[in-house]
Amino acid sequence: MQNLVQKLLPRTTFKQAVAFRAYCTNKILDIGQPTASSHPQLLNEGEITPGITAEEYITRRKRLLELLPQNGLAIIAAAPVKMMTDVVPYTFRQDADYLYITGCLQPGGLAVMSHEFGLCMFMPETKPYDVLWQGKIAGVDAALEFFKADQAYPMTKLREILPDIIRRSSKLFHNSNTATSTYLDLEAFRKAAENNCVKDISLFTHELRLIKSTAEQKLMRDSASIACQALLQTMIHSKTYPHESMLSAKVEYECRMRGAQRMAFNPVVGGGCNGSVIHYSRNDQKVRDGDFVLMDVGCELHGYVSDLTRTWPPCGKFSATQEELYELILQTNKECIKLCKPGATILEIHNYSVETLRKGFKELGILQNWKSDFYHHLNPTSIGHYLGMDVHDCARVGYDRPLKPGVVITIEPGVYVPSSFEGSERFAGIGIRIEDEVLITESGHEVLTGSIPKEINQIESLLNNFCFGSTMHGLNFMKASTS
Ligand SMILES: [Mn+2]
Repeated sequence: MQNLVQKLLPRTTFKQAVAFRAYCTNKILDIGQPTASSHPQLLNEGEITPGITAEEYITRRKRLLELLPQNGLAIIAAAPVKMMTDVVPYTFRQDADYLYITGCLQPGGLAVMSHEFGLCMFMPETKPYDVLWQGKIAGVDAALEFFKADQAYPMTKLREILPDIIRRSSKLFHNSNTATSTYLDLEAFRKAAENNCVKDISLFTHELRLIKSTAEQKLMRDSASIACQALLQTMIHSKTYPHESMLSAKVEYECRMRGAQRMAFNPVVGGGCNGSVIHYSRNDQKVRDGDFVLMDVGCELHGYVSDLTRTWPPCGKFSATQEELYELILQTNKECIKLCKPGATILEIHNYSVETLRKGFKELGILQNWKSDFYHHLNPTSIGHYLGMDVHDCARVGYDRPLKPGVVITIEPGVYVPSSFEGSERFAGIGIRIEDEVLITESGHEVLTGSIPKEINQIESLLNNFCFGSTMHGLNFMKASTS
């Protein structure tokens, strides 16, 4: 990270440097994010973000306006930059609603929509100093020409223009996740809030985002495919390197080498009893010989995330106890996937999974002598959630909503036996989750994560029938048992 040594330099040095940069890049249309001209390897002509055309963005905005009441106003701010230290920002991730409506990947903007003027984008201004340090940013011209906004102004004009627009509207909807003082502090907005005229825009955006278009389904399929390939490589890798940290590094490397921009969340890599910690994130332990490792991973591809989980013994052999419990979770996973079709609900599938697992736990002796509500200690999670631009996508939509073609959900039955479990000691400390992504189709469903093995014989075969590379000889001390 560079420091501000230029504080000591005369101003002209900046101007010269900026002019030089402009000279270097003047043949490329650079608006601070990939375009078909600057990154033809990523985007086709006519696309605003990879896989999503300008027409599709315009259709999304039309649909949002159809949901917005007459005289209603939508205010959606870009995600803020979050800082790790005073000068080091965390990796920026655009807010899903702002991205869905505008296609714009940078911070600092504000999108406003109404029936009167369509989409109006307030854009950060390009200052030579910022360009020098951070590169190009999209301004008013990019908003009009590239993002196809109906109107665009620099942010400095917001205080002149927005209050009037707010006063002319009877109902306001805003993105509370990214709410910023830029508009919250406006007197017109404060008055509307006092009069109870402000609601959350997710009421509408989550309805739109729930059903994935054909182009979005392709991105979801590709994102899932990348995560599957990455996890498969990681499973093979686990036999030689059964360390949580190395498996976490491996899966991220494999995802990004395949084009993912980032992980959808910090990978959960839990060896042995760490697998019973549902959102375990330390990833700092060695997986003991014979233990399971549970990996819950997902990546993000051009705004669309994947989310899948597999549990396996890195040594390559399931013990009899592991096999018994694993088979119950696997059968529940497969039965629940069969229920995924238009008209079913996540809640119904959840209730079915609870019934199946409760019965299975009793048969295995795990729930014997235990009050039935102990079940919720063994599995306190929902069978699944909606998936899309966010991991827990469209959180405003209830789990009792009948599924429709184009909706993507996860199916993730699991069991998390505490290490201090006294009910049936042989199962103590075992955590298992088997999670797949399911796209609802007209005729039923498509499993997007079907390419990664989950049957015991498939996993054992995968781990025991591959060729060790010559580079691994020196690292045998880290190896899990192959017996
Ligand atoms: Mn999940």
